[in-house]
Amino acid sequence: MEQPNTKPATPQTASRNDALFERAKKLIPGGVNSPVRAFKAVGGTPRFVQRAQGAYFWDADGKRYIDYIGSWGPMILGHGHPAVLEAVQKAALEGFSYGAPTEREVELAEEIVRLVPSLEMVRLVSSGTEAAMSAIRLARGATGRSKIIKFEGCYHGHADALLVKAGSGLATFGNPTSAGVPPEVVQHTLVLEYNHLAQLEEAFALHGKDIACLMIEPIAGNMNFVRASVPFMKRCRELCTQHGALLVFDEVMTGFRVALGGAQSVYARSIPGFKPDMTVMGKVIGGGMPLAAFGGTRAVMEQLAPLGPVYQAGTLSGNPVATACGLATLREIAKPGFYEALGERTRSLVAGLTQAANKAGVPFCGDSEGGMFGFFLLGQLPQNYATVMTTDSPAFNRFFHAMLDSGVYYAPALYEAAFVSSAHTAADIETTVDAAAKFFAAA
Ligand code: KE4
Repeated sequence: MEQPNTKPATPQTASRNDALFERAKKLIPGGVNSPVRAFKAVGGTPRFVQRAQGAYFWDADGKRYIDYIGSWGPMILGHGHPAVLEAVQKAALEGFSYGAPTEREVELAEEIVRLVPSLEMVRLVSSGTEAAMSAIRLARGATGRSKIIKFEGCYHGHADALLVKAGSGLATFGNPTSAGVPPEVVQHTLVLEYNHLAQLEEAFALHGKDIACLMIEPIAGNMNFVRASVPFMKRCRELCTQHGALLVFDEVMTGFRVALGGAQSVYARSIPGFKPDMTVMGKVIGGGMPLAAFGGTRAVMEQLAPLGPVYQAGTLSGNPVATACGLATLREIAKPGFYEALGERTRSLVAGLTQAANKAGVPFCGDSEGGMFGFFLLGQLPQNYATVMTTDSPAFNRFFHAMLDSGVYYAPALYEAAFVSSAHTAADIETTVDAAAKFFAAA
C-alpha cells in the first residue's frame, strides 16, 4: 500500500544510484520492474544493487547494507550460499530450459509434498501471482462456484480478481483497486476485515453455498506482520468445511519462511489436525529464482489440465535451473536445527529494537515467526489493516532513511514484513540495534 510521496529524511549527495535511477526512469515505468522498489512510499532514491553476498548487498556506490529484505523473502540462506550456487551452476551447464519434464521437477515435488503434510500434489509455476491466480481458477473449477473471499490488507499478487477492496457492505462485492480491472471482474470477490469473526460468520451465512474458496495470508506480511488469531483461523476452517468452500492458504511469503511446514504447521500446533485445502507457495521455494507452486489434495489437483477441465500452463514452469536452486535451498533449510537458530536470531533482533525504542520512550512493538518479522511504531500489535493504517508513516519514513544511512536496509514501505536469513550474524543484529537506538534517542 503506497503512501503519498515524502521527502527523504536526509539530503543525499549525487551518486551512481541517482544517475542510474534517472537513466532507468527514461525506459522503465517509475525506473523499476516492481512498484515497491521505487521508494515512492518513503521518498529518496532506490539503491541499485551491484552484488550481494551472505546477509549483505553493495549498492552502485559500493556502500554495504545489512539486507533485511532478501528479495522480499526468498533469500532465507542469505545471498550466494555455496551449496545453492553450486547446484545452479551445474544445472545451467546442463541447459536453461527444455519445455519438457525433468527428474528434478519430480524431486522438487516430492520434497515439497514431504515437507507440507496437507499437500498430496503440486503444480510448479513461475511467480506467486501465477500460483494464486491458478489456485483461484482451480477452486472455482473444482467447486463449480464463482465467489471468493479475501481479506483487507492481504496481497495475493496482481491477478485481476484479487486487486479489490471492500465493497460497501457484506451484501455487496468488491471494487477494483487498480485501473484496468473492470468492475465485473471483481464482482465475485468479497473482501472482509482480517480477524473479524462476526463478518466471517455473516459472509458465510449470506453467501456460503456460492463460495468457491477463502484465500488468506495466515500471517499477513503485506500489512507488515499481522497474525490471524487462532479462533479466527479455526472458524475459517470450520465454515469452509461446513459450506463446501476450499480454504486456500497463501504461503508465498510464510511458506518455508516461518517454519519448515509453513504457517499451517504453526496453526496445527494450536488447532489439532489443522490443514488448508490448498496452499500457494513462492519466494523461498525458488531460492531466489523465478519459481512458485500451488498444491492441495489429489481430488482438487486432478481437476487441472491435462487430467481435468481447469486449464493452467506455463512455458517456464518447473524451469530446470530454478528447480535446482529451489531444491538446493529446501535441502539446506530441512537440516536439523535450522529454524530453531533462525527463529532465535530473529527474535533477538525484534527484542533489541523494542528495547531500544522503549528506552527512548518511542511507541514500538514487533513480532516474529521463524525468519520473518515485522514492527510497528504503535503501542500494541495491530489485528487488522485499519489499525495498521493508524501508524505514523512520516515517522516510519524517517526511521527507514536513518537506518539506510547507517547501512541497514529495511523494506521501503511501512506495510511490508522483513526477513532474517541464516547468514545474519549476532554482530549484524547488534549493529542494527545500535543504529536504531541512535535514531530513537534522537527522535
Ligand atoms: P509474486 O507474483 O510477486 O512472485 O508473488 C505475489 C505474492 C503473493 N502472495 C503473497 C503473500 C505475496 O507477499 C506476494 C508478493 N509479495 C511482494 C512483497 N510483499 C513482492 C514484492 C513486489 O511486489 O515487488
